[in-house]
Amino acid sequence: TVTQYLADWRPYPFEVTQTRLEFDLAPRTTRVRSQIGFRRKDTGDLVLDGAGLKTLSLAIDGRSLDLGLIRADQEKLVIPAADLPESFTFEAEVEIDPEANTALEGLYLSGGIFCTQCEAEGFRHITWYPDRPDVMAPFHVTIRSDKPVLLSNGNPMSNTTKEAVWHDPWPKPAYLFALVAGDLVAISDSFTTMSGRKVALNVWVRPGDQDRAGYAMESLIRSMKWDEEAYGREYDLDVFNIVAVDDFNMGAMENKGLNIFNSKLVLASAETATDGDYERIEGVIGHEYFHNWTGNRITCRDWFQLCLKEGLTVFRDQQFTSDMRSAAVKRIHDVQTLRARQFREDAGPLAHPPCPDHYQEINNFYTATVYEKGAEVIGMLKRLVGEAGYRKALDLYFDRHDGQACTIEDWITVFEDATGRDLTRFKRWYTDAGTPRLSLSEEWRDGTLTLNFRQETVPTPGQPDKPPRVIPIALGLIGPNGDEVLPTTMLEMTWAEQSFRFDGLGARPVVSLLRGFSAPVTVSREITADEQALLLAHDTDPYARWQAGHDLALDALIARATGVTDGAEFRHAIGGLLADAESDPAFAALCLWLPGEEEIATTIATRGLTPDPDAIHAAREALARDIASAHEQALARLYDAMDNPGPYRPDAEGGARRSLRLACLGLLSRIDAGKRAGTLFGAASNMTERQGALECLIATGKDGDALVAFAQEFGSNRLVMDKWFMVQPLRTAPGLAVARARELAAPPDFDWKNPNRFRALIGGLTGNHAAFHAADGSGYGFVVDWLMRLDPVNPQTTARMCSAFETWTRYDAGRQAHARAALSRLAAMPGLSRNTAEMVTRILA
Ligand code: HT7
Ligand code: ZN
Repeated sequence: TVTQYLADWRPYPFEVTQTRLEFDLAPRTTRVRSQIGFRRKDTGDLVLDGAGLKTLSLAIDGRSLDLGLIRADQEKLVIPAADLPESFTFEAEVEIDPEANTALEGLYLSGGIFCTQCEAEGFRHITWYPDRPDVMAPFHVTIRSDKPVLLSNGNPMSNTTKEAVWHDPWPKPAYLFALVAGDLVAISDSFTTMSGRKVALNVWVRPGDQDRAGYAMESLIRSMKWDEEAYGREYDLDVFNIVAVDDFNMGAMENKGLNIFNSKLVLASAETATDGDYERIEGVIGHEYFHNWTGNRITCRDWFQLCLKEGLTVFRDQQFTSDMRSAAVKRIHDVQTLRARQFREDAGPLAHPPCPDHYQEINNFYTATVYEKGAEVIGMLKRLVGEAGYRKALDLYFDRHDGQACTIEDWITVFEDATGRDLTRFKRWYTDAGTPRLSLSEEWRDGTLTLNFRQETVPTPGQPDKPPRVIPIALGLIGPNGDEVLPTTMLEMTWAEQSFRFDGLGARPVVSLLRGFSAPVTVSREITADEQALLLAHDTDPYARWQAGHDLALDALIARATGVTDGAEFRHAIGGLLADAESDPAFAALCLWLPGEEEIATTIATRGLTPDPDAIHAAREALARDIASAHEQALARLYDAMDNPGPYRPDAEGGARRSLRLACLGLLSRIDAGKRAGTLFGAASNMTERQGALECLIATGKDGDALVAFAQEFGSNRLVMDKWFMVQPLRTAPGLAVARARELAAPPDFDWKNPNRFRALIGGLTGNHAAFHAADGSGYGFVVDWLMRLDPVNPQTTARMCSAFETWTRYDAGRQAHARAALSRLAAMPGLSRNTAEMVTRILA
């Protein structure tokens, strides 16, 4: 395996002036003819990438080239500089086999639809090309096929039966190329841009799925409008196409003018999709659309800069959702995701900075760190330079870099130039891995509160020393009577230790710390349960208020999991919350969902102790039962009050009521033997409540009839059946879950080559903390058996799922031995893909 280093990047010695491609599509033998115009910029050979191609001919300016120039083992074609004029046309004819392409990289077939996935390095599976993001060119594409719908990037030039020609005038790297050919139908609309151009919009789906594509189209229109209003960014082609396919390695892909989506992020109806699905669809449609400027018009110089486009585009999609729905709920959800995925990554063997400086397989770096932490870093930049500074910097970024392939360095420079700030030290957030731990100790004397902060980041793989970072700390002060005595104030911490003083205070206040989660750090501080309860009752910052309740719950759960029965304060605080729940159902729901078992384990590990998955599960169940018994009446009343009569609407308001209703149901099912859940499952007319009720029934072991009914009703809907495959291993009592997953994995229904189905079942089990980490190693063994089966078929998805093991070293010796044995078995598998090999090696290191 070859390691790629950022330090080795060199500019490509040629400019590509034009890329012309002709496709004759056939499932087993697709012919690709290319004509690529090159102009020399610098000295050097012409090096092209190609993988798994059957090369039929190669030529320069019509002169044939010897096929012996192909270095198949290195996946390169090298034409010596001496054989090349200043400007020339390179031509190739290759044959590829889309039907055999189960890895879903390059051109492949999904349910009879030809489609492509070229990010990061898929284009080299289509033809010979400089497959690197800094080589940009206009594309002209001809597609010949019997399929009725033939699509590519850009604008349509001509479209006759069996042939379509597309031209994309905007220079782009090969990773943004796309082609789709299939029996598809569109729902269509249009959008008039801020300068008055009319853009044709289509969402293409399989015949029969049109009635579930409307929300995707509405989301697209909202995204286009929002990007004009919030960032002044206008769409730049005559048409925008979205296509939904069933077989896809990730969520979606931002190919220029032709976004390709996993069908689960397009298709939705009240009966088949949950509130969460609707919110994700809106967010991902937005995300891919926003890439048109942050990713496509301005792209990345090399893949080490991936977070330039992904961090920024996640930040933009978060802003979008926040504006479309509830900003407070969105922020809390984003923090939950960051902690669950990124903090966990940062604390283990896979830790890496948002801007890594080496990799073996770039597909393994589409991570929570690059995406979600990348977005947090931009949030901090915005906090530091303020709203106006941010807008000025972004305007400069678009002006200065339109049409270029850029670096994080360029991005930071734009902020420095726009605001006059020196951001040298801030850059560490991009280059250093690990989550800083922020400790606070307080001194109170004569009306003065002194806050002494300390920051520390533990070593991560390859980075033993961690200099201090610039940490924006937003805080407020709440007086003992609940009044806010200091509104949100931004402190800027730049040193390892720093103190801040607040004078003239009448009584000792409680610090509402890290408001809005102003920096991606963990916090360690002395705070009493009474003070947390005060913040939960009175904090004006919704995130900090939720965090106070969450910390109270975590403390109670950890005390129980480590042998101390506790939780009186949390139980008591829940009483106050329930009394006022109807005024803000979304907030109450967020507080009622107890911290998950994985988060409890992480917190225990951060405190230097060994988490016991069985004890954690038992503690969480016991606390949930206690709360349900102590507040049964209030919960039951709220559960009834949150009924949503009338037609289902996937908006924030309805979603808030349903989430509170389901939070109450989750608690009540612990003491009513699943009675309410059974009734709701039978009566619900929307999937949010249907699935919520089903999950409660599975957790209480009362699921038999419901699962049969669900399968009967939705057996022919692949996306809904993915839910059926996911909730069973996820919610079954830990002692029974592995056996259940084994039963579900039996043929014929477990179509494991479909990534959504594989992720549903295997990911469902890895999400059941105490089952996956079963003391007898059965969870690890089962998952590794399936990873070994999937790897030869789909290395990308296999490698991504290996991250379930990234926390293995924090458990006891017995579990560690089982995990090591399972991972070693995977590592030793003959022919293991480069993707999975890199992941397992890093995890075992
Ligand atoms: N930019 C895309 C990332 C991506 C991807 C998508 C689908 C299949 C494989 C992929 N590899 C990388 C998606 C995004 O972040 O918007
Ligand atoms: Zn993206």
